[in-house]
Amino acid sequence: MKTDKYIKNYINGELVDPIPNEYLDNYNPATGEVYSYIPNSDERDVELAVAAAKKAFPEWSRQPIAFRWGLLNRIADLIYQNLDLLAAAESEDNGKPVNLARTVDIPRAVENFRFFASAIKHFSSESHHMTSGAINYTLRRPLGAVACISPWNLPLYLFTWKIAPALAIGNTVVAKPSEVTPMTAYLLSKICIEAGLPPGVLNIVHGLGRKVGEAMVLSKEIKAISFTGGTETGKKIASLAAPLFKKMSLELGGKNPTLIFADCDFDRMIQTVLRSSFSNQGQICLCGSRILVQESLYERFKLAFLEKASLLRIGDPQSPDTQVGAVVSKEHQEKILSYIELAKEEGGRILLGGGIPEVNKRCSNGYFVEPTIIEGLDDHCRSNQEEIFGPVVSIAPFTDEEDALRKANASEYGLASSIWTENLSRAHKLAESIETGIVWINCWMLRDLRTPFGGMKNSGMGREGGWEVLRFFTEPKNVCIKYR
Ligand code: TXE
Repeated sequence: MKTDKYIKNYINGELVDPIPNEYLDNYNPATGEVYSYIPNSDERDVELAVAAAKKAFPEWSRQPIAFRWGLLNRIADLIYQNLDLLAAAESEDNGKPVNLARTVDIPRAVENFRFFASAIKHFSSESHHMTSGAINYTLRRPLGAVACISPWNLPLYLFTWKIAPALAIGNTVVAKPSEVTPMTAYLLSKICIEAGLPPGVLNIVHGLGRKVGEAMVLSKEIKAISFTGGTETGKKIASLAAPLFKKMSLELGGKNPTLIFADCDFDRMIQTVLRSSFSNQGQICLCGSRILVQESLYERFKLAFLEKASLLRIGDPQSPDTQVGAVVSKEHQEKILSYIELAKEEGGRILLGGGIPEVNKRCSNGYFVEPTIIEGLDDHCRSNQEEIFGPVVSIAPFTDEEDALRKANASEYGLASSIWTENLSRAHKLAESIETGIVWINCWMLRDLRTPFGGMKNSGMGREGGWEVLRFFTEPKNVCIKYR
């Protein structure tokens, strides 16, 4: 298998050109050069994909579980066999260090297919017996053709996180990867063809969100939408889909607090907080971008955090020892730098970074931002409220648990939080009161896939993962039989 200069749509089991026969430039963020071209598809391509998905649905949904189990595992096997190629492609497309793609993104795509292939063997429904002589049972049937729309930060990881459960439970899929990072979705198409996935079961249409994405959302044959991306886009999708009474799962942005108490395990905390701050150049919706430290520990933390962050290796994402790669696009680099300027205007002091690092050789024109640590920002200022989605964190002290909770909850987002303390009752108490859908205690990005995943407030609605997402992709029908 290999990457190609001209990416194609995957519709009805074939790799095809977009009907408009137009292509968009696809940039390598590490070099700033166009390295491939993606279909500039339109609603006609979406119509073909939806028709293929609709046609494939009856047979796919009736297949025995063992059949779908076997195919999804075959896809997982092929992703694993192509791990190096996919990791290199992911890194070239997104700018992330190749080692991060090799150890996180691509292995997780394998696990997404494996997990949901096995989950359908254990998926159950419920029945309720009435003493008056009736039995109710809940019939959970797949919905039909569904839409999966994913973002650029964890391209194959989040793409397969939606597609795997939708297919496993018996739906057919029209999927759209981000136009910013299309390559690994294209390679997944080739893997599905090699795996023998029946035509129309999965269809991948490349192109712009407002054209291709909206056409998917508005299609009458699309029964549910699973979306991950920005909060503003989520609002737009919800406004279109709600009047059509479509099921929606919206995984949106975050501005996640990290609470660090003086009694924490300092060495374990500092290593993990470095990751939760700058992993994937801070372009993970779960990154902790607001670090709040108990004042008695604040100076010690600041010193250690600055020292470790200053040692992070920024460089060519294709180099195996790079820890901080390029951010995903020129526009995104400019957005991040503009927020750093805004933070300065709002009274922030730049303790580390704040600019564009020197990256030599082939990456001299790439889109890089230095890991940046800012102190002295008010809880409610824009740069501490809005999602920057880059290697930028603010640090601030808090006095006690009450103050920590107030600062943590001072956000319109509510996706994830990390709490570092060895005091168990404090941990459980704060976990109950902190307004985030995910709470990590003395860890970060550690999750059992059976658990529900998602945020509250402006971080979205619905849950992915585990039984929740399998239920999301089914229609529960209650049948009641009176037998006496
Ligand atoms: O997301 P978009 P982008 C945040 C982050 C980032 C911001 C924008 O702050 O800076 O969102 O990122 C498709 N109808 N997150 O531009 O625009 C689009 O083509 C239907 C957090 O990547 O939301 C792409 O495939 N689809 C997030 C997908 O939606 C539309 C991860 C995401 O694009 C559409 C990424 C429309 N009208 C960004 N407009 C997280 N929670 O992880 C766009 N799309």
